[in-house]
Amino acid sequence: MAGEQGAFCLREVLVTFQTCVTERREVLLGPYLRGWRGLIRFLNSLGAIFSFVSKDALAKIQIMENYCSGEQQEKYLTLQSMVQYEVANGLVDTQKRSEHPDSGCRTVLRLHRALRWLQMFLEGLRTGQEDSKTSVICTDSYNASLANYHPWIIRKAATVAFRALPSRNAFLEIMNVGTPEEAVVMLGDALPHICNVYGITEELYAQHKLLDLP
Ligand code: 1Q0
Repeated sequence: MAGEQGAFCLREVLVTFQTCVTERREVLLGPYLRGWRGLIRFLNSLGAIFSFVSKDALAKIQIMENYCSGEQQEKYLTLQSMVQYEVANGLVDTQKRSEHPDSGCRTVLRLHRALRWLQMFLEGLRTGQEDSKTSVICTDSYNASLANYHPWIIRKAATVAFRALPSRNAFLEIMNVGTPEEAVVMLGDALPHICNVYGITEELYAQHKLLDLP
């Protein structure tokens, strides 16, 4: 994932969301989680103000990585096999968190909801004017997605942190894929793959009535 100077390039991170979908439209958990780890590196580069976000996201990634390297690892190869295994074996709390507070299904659901935010945020950056405010793009995409699942205190902390975001051009530069124009093209190429992963996951979770897991 390192670029020429050991720098970090968003294109390579977003490509993992492309490679995680198989020909049978299954989502491979390994690349999915690697994609998330890469995103967290970007988040960390935005400063300590987002550490409450990266801490939570990393904890969830870690839970999933443990399943993927644990005793039942073959059940956690794809999202589809995970859902099948956990649902069939009663490993998912559906009413309130109790016996299985950290099921793979509820953990991925949190990341899945955040992926919708990411998709909307990057789309906003891509289509925004040069002088658009990233804090506004970020707040709008957050309010339209993740915020619906967060209590007031987290919404408050998130929107305060968003005010510290750098300008649109600075963002496009941090992506490390060339000029702002090149970054915009890269986002146009990469975003359909994120949408695809999001769509497959949403459909799978809807089929199994898992979209509201506590
Ligand atoms: C660019 C700025 C990024 C801002 C991140 C936006 C998301 C804000 C979310 C704040 C929530 C964090 C606190 C914890 C919440 C949990 O309660 C909640 C539910 O979990 P649980 O176990 O209590 O039921 N957790 C979540 O909703 C998961 C949230 C994960 C958020 C992961 C965000 C990852 C962000 C990556 C940024 C990539 C930037 C890409 C662009 C880079 C361009 C150079």
